[in-house]
Parts: sequence; C-alpha cells; structure tokens
Amino acid sequence: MKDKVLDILRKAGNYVSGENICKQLGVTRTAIWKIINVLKTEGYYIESVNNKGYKLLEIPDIFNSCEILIGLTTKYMGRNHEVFKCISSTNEVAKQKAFEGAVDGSLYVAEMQSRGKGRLGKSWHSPTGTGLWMSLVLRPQLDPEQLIQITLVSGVSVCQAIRTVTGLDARIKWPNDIVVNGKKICGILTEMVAEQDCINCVIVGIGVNVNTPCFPNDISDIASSIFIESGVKYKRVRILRKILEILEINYEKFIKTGFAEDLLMEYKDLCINLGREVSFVVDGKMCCGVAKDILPSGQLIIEANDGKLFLLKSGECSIRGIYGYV
Ligand code: BT5
Repeated sequence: MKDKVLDILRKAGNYVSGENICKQLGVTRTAIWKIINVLKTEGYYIESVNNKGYKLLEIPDIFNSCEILIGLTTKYMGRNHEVFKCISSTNEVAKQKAFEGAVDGSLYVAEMQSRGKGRLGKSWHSPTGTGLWMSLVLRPQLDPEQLIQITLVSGVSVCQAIRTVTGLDARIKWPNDIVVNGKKICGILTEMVAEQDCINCVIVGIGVNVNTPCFPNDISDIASSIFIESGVKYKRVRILRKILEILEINYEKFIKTGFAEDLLMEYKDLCINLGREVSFVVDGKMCCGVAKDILPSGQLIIEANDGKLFLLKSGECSIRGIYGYV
C-alpha cells in the first residue's frame, strides 16, 4: 500500500487530494494519513496542504523496494531483492540465500556492513548511509576457472554504470578495482559456491563509495568517493539501478558469446594497467615489470624486467603511481 501511495504521488508530480488517493486505492482517509506519516518518517518530504492534498517534494537517498524498482529496465537482475539496515556482509547473506535457493539475479543491499570484506580476509570500510554495499546471486553454467571472467564482466559493468551516471572518467585496475584519478572508489569481491567441477553459483559483491565525505587514516591515501571526485551527491539507488541494467546486458552477452569478444575489448579500453609499470608477487617474491595484455581467459600478462613473461590469475598487481607505489 505504501508503494502504491508513493507511486500516485510520484506520477502526479503535484498535489493529490486525500480523497482522490482513497478512491484510487479503496481505503479510508485515516489509512492514507497514516501511510503518509510513515513515508515522512522514512525521509520522504511530503507537503500536506488543506484543500489541496499531498505533494511529494523530495525523495530521500534510501534503498527500498519502490526506489529500486522505479524505472528499472532489467528482466531479472535485482527484481528479487532484500534491503538491510545493518548486516555483517552482503556477500555472506547472499551466500546463505543462494544456499536456500535464491534465483538468478537476486540482490541483497545494506545501508551499512559491520564486517564488510575484501579479498583474502581484508576488510572493507562500509559506513552507514553514504555507500552502496550490494551483492548479487548469479547462477551461470561455468567452470571454476571462469570465475575470473565473471569478476571482469562485473568490473566492466560497474565501471560503465559509474561513467554513465556521473560522467567521471572511471577506470578499472585489474582485476577488480574501480579507480578515479588514481584512487579507489569501488571494489568487487566475487566468490563462488562450487560443486565438484562446476560452479553452483557466483556471489558478486560490489562496494561503491558514493557520497562518502572522508575515509579513516589507514585508507585515506588510496580511497575516494564519487562525491569527492565529482563534487556532486548522487542518490545511491540511481547507481544501483544502472549497475543492475548494464550488468544484466553484459552478463547475458557473456553467457551467449563468452568473454573473449566485445567484453574483453570493452574491459581493455577501460583498464589502466596496460602499458604501465606494475609490481606483483610470484611465489611470495615481489617482481616488477610492464603489464602487456589481458588474455581471453581474463589473465593479465606481465613482462618482468628480466624479460620473463608471467600470467596472473588473481592477486595483487600494483601500478606505479597509484595507491602509493612509486
Ligand atoms: C575489494 O577487495 O576491493 C573488494 C571489496 C568488496 C566490497 C563489497 S561491499 C558489498 C560486498 N559485501 C562484502 O562484504 N564485500 C563486498 P580488495 O581488493 O582486497 O581491497 C581491500 C582493500 O581496499 C583494503 O585492504 C583497504 O586497503 C581498501 N579499502 C577498504 N575499504 C575501502 C573503501 N571503502 N574504499 C576504498 N578502499 C577500501
């Protein structure tokens, strides 16, 4: 009912009388008054004027089903969703839900994560109200070694979504960081739930610093946000919807034609590693070289300073000049 009232106010764009809303929804004026009050406590700015009715003046920067679905053009990506105020990690929730049978494209989003995680046990700073912390359950038929390709497909999709909504020159740092002006504004953590030789499902966890005004000391040199880089505050749900839309298109392309064609080209166009001096770790040893290319498998080819070629599947690859590597 709340969504229906919101829908009427949104479509009207002007005052709608309580009586009119009652007629459309077949409920009493007291019921409408109560719903309007709930919406106001959620942050919707609704003006009530005698003899005119209600007018929606401002929509808050929150996640709820109505805001996620409004104007969303996807067929299935994000259509099944759940929003949490505070949760340990959306990836953990998504894994549990996947285990319970969550459908392809199910979305879990939180206002705040108490134990947001990065790769290899690292933590992800996920404060309340300013970032987009989301995880998707995908159920592709893939071999485990194709996990890296899904990571790259997600990376290219998130990067394209941020570019489309904000106009920022967002780039990808192989494999999974989205970077603006040399600082990380987004990280992606893909995890798989596998059975024997095939992937049962993939959890794609995406963390975007949208309106974050500042960061704790330990990451303030490497992290940034869309707000810091653009000076503009964006509704986080706008970025969420665009990610869902672009990811669905790219995911379907990936399922039909694989990663090797268009998606690889698009990824390379946005990737900042290529042709740059990088440092990387092989068998526990730090090496330096130049990133040469990305293979259709998703692996990064690096020519080390002694001429040896290395293929990286995952892990760290620092680029000279960004994140403090000089
Ligand atoms: C990542 O790991 O970049 C993947 C981050 C994925 C986060 C999302 S949020 C929704 C979903 N639920 C989760 O629990 N996780 C996913 P990695 O490449 O390992 O980078 C981690 C490193 O980035 C940390 O060690 C810090 O140095 C830095 N970092 C931590 N929080 C950050 C932030 N908010 N912005 C930028 N950098 C951050």
